[in-house]
Amino acid sequence: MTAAGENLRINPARLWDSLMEMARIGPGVAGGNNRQTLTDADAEGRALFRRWCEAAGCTMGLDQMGNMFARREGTDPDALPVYMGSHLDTQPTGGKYDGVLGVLGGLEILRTLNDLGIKTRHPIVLVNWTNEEGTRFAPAMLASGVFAGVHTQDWAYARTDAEGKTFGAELQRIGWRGEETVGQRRMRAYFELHIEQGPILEAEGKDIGVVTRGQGLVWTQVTVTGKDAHTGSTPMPMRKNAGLGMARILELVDEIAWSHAPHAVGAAGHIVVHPNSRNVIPGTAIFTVDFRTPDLDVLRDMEARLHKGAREICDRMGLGVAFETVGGFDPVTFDADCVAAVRAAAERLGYSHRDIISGAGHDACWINRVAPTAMVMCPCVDGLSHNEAEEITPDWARAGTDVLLHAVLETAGIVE
Ligand code: HGY
Ligand code: MN
Ligand code: MN
Repeated sequence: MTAAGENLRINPARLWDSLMEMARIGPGVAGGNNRQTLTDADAEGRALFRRWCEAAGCTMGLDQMGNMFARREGTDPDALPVYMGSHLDTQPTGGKYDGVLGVLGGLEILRTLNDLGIKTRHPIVLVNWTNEEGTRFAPAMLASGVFAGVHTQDWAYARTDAEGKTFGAELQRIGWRGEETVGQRRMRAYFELHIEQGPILEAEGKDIGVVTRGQGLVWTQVTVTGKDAHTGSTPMPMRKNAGLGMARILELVDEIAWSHAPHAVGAAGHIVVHPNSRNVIPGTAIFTVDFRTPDLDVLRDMEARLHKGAREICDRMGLGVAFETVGGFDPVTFDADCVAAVRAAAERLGYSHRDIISGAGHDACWINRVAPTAMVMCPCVDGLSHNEAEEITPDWARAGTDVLLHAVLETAGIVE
């Protein structure tokens, strides 16, 4: 970083105001957000983001997956842009900062550069990736996955939500399907600011996480089939209880994750029993097992033990079982030079920091396949996320965005 940039800082009050204004769109019921992808609330949040970016002098690109690209020109139009961004969609009971801090922190950087009349050699592009969460349309990081060539656009367009609506139809309905072909953009680098969504930084009193790696994940949707029957008049030996089969498999999931402590984790957050009637033994149970670990061999072992153990449980109980992999990616290692730029920025700015492995998945995990990529993390209160009570402090937001600013400028080059 040239001397000119040494003391650059963002405007933390303006950042916080933007976060709070965005949080008013798609409110939850307990102080957080329910701004799920491709809903009217998502469309409203996108429109606000576009207004803010255009007011900051950016041109807005929009591709066929609804990914939004706000471009701030550099002095060298031929230089590959430095990208930064995250996602504006939330969980159904999401927080105000998951994803949003990365997008609006990037916006604050553009505003700060404008305030100070700073020119960069490389253009800078701020991204809002569509459907990072993968709740309504599995898998997570769907649109950045298409951008990185992991999924085809046709496959993504055909993904359906619980009501049978397709991703493609909903993207068209909310009016945010662009014309730009997905994935043609070339990047000098990509940086993503995100809350940790875990307890480590706060517990250690660190302002910044320098994200060196991201753990891998696999989402296995399991369907257990038994027989609907009366809960009162059906003798116990005659029952084909898919709900009980699911319960035993979920016990196995917990046992598998603990067997690879301390880094592996496992649970099922998506659970549906059919017919879900108080006096009917469930004939069908559908649930998605989410296994994660930084070690690829461990991930494969967990997946294999789930398949083997679930089949043994169902065979003993006379139940059917089927598996479908509905999402996942291998553990990622971020670009050493980009990681070094993040670490140098934290040191230059005097923020306490530590290297960290991301527990959550992020768009950066896919973009890492097509461009030099790194992430900046800030703490969150009690490590809580994917909960409406998710909280950060304005100081943590400021620290993360200051570090993102310096890492991006280090890479984009300030023009004196
Ligand atoms: O699932 C994840 O880790 C991310 O929050 N979508
Ligand atoms: Mn996120
Ligand atoms: Mn999330």
